[in-house]
Amino acid sequence: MNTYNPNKVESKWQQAWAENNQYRTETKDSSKENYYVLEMFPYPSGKIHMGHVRNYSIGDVVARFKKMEGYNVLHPMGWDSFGLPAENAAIKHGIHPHKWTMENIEDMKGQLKLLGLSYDWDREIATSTPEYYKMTQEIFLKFLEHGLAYKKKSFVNWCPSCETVLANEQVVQGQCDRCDSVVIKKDLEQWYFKTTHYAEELLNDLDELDGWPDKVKTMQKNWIGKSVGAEITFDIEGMDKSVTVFTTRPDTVYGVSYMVLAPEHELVKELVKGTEYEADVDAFISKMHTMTEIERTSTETEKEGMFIGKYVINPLSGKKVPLWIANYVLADYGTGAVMAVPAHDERDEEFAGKYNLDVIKVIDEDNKMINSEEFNGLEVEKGFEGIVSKIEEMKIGKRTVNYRLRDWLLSRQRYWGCPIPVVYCDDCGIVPVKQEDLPVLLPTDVEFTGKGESPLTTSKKFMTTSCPKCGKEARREVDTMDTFVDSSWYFLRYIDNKNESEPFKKELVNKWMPVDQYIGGVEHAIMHLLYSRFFVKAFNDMGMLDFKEPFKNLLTQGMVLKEGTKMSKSKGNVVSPLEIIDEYGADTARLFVLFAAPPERDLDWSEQGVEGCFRFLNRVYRLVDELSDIVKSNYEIGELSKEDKAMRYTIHTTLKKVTEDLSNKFGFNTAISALMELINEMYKYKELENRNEGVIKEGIETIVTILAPFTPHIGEELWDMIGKDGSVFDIKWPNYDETALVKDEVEIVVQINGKVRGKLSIASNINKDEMERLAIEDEKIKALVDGKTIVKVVAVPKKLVNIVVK
Ligand code: ANZ
Ligand code: ZN
Repeated sequence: MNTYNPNKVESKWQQAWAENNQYRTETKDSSKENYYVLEMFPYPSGKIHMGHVRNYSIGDVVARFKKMEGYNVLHPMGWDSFGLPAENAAIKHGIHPHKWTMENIEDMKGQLKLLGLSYDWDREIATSTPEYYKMTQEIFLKFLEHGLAYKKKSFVNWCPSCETVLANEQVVQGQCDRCDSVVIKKDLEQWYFKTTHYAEELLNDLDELDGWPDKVKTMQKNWIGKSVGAEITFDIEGMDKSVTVFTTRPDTVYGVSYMVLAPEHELVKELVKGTEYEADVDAFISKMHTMTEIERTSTETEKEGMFIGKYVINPLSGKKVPLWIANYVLADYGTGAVMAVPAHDERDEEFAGKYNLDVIKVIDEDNKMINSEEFNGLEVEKGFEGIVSKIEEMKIGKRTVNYRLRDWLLSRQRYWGCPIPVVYCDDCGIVPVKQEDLPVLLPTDVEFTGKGESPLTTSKKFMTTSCPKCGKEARREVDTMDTFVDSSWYFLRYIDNKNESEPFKKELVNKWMPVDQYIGGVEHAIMHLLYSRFFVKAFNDMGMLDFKEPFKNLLTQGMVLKEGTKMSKSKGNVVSPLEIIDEYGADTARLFVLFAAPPERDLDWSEQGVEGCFRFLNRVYRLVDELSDIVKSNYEIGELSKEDKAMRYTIHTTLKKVTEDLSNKFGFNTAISALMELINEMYKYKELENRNEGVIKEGIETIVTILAPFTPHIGEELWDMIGKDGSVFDIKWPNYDETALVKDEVEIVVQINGKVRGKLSIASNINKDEMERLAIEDEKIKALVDGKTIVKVVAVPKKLVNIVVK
C-alpha cells in the first residue's frame, strides 16, 4: 500500500512537465480550434498571495479542460513589471529597480511553478524589459502619428506623497489609490491619450459583451457617463461677451434664476479684473485648488460661491440674472458653466437657499411646463425638443452630448516606467524619436531622491540628445508612461512575443483574439479593462488588427477573506500560499480555493476546509491505489446487476455534471462536490461481494480523468498508478454514456382505493400513462379490480399508482 505524499508527487510531475514542454503552444498551428485563456498578469511584488492562487487556479482548470476537449489552448503568463514599488525599494534600500524587479520575477515564477499551472513559459513577457517597452514606445508613436496622443497644459491630479500626477481613474474619493494621500490639483503640461474619441464606441460596444458580468458593464457605463442635452449661450449684459452652458434640461430654461461659472473658467479672471470683486475672487480660486474634485462636488460639502458683479441675459425669456462662481461647478465638465434652476435641481436649490436667490418653478406636478410662455402645457420630453429646436433656430445653441470620461493622462514623473519617446527641440518643437532609434532606454546613472521631478532629469547623458529632425542639441522627454499603458496591450504580445520588428503580427492576433476567457479581480473593472478596450479600438482604426474588443468572456473572481475580512498585512490575517503548499501540497490549495465558493463570490479561508480537501485527496489516492490492479486488467462490463447499474448511473451522471459545470458556467465547486459523492459511492460499491470489475475499472478511469484539471499533480500520479502511459492531459475528455443515465428499475406501489394491493418493478424513466397501464394490466391487480368500475387512476412517477374503483 502506498501513501499520498504531495510534495514528492508534485515536484516529480512539475519536473516532467518542464522536461516534456508539456504546455508549449504553437500559435501558428491551425490544425485545431484555438482557445485563449488568460489571467490578469501580476505585479512582481516578490510573493504570491491567496488572490493569485485563486485567480490562477480558476484559469488553469479552464485551460486544462479546454485542452482535453481538443482545443489548441494558449495559456500564457507574464509580469506587469514597471511601477512604483521598485522605485521605492531603490530609494529605501539602494537596489536598482531593474535588479529588484528581476529578482522578484524569479522568486515569484518559482512560486507559481509550485502551483502546477499549465503556462507556456516560452511566451513569458515582462513589461519592463527593453524588448517589451520598445514596442510600447512604438505604439505610443503610432498614437502620436494618428492624433491619439497629445500634450496639453491643465490642472491635473497631483499626489504630493508619490510626487506624481494621477489619472482620474487613480483618484479614489479624492485620495491617491496607491498611498491614500489627499490628491491636489496642479497646473502642468502633460501627455494624454484621446480616450474620449472612443467614448461612444466604448459605451455602445458594451452591449455586445454578453460574456461580461453586468456589474462590470454598468461600472464602465457610469464611468463613461453619457449625458444628452444642449448648449445654450447667454450674453453678458453690457459686454460683447457671452457664456455657454451645458444643460441636460433645456426644458427648464425659463426657470433660470442665476448662472454659475466654475472658479477656473477662463472668463472669470477677465470679468473681475480691476473691479471690487477681484481680490475676493482670487482668494476663492486659490481656496478651490486645495480641494479635490470629489470634495468640491460631494453632496455633503457645503455649497459655496460668490457673485462676481456681472449679469447675463436669458436668451428665451429676456430676463437678466446674476453671474456667480461656485465650488460645485467643475471647469472640465461640459462648458464649465451652469444655468441654475433651483426649482428643479437639488444642488441649485441648496445654493439658492443659502444665498437667497430666486426660485422659479417651470414644471408642474404633472410633468408639464409652466411659466414658459409659448411652451406652457408641453410635457417635459416635448418641451426638451421644443426648446432645443428654438435655440437651434435662433442660432444660440445646439443639441450636444457630454461624457464624463476624460482623456487619459499618461505622463508620470517617475523613473521606473516606459520612457516617452519624444525630444524637445528649440526649433522643431516636439519631435518623435525615429523608429530605428527605439527603444529609448532608461538610463542607469540616475539618482533616486524620491523628490521633485522625474529621476530621469538627474542623468545628463539621458537628458541631452540631438533633434531627430534638424540634428541640433535637444532635450529628451523625462516623464515616463503610466504603467496602465503597458498592460493595455500585453495580451496581444503573448501571441507573438518573440517578434522583434513589430509589437505583434496582425494575422496572428486575428487568429487568436479576442481572448476567449479573461479572469481577474473586479478592481480592474474600470481602468485596465477600459484602457485595453480603447487600445484595441485604436489599433483597429490604425489597421493593426481586425477586431474591436479584447475580451470575449470575463470572469471577475471574488476576494479571499479570513473570518469575513480581506486578508491584509495590516490586519495580520494573511495566510501564506507557500506554507499551505508546504504542509498540504498545491493540489489541496487549488482544490480548496475552487471548492469553497463559486468563483465570483468572496471566499472565506478555513483551515478545516483545507484539511477536508487534503483528506479527500488522500481518500481518492487510497481508493485508486487499492483498485489499480483491476484497472490495469482487461475487464469488460458485461452483464449488469441492479447495483452495477446504480454505480454506472452515478459514474455517468457525475461525468455529465462535471462536463456541464466546466463548459457552461464556472461550477467548479458543484463539480467537485459531485466528484466527492462519486468517491463515496465507489467506496461502498467496491465492498460488494458481486461487484463488477468492469464497472470498477470504468469508475476509476473516469474519476482520475475528470479530477485531473482541478488537481493536476495527483491527476498525473493516479493516471500513472493505473498503468496509463503519457500525460492524462493528452487524452480526450470522456463522453458520458446516455444509456447509463437511466436509473433502470424502480419499485412502485399499487393501491386500490388508497390501500396497498401490490408492488411492481418498472423502468424508472417510464411516463405516467405507461405506469397506469402497467398497473391495471398486472395480473394480481386485474383480478382485484374485476367486476368493478374504474373511476380514476392517479400515478406518482417512481412511487405509486392509485386506482379508484366503485
Ligand atoms: C439646468 C438644469 C436643470 C440641470 C435641472 C439639471 C437639472 P449630468 O447628468 O451629470 O451630465 N452641470 C453642467 N455642467 C456642469 C459642471 N461643469 N459642473 C457641475 N454641474 C454641471 O449633469 C448635467 C447637469 O449638471 C446640467 O443640467 C447642469 O445643470 C449641471 F432641473 O442645467 B443642468
Ligand atoms: Zn530640431
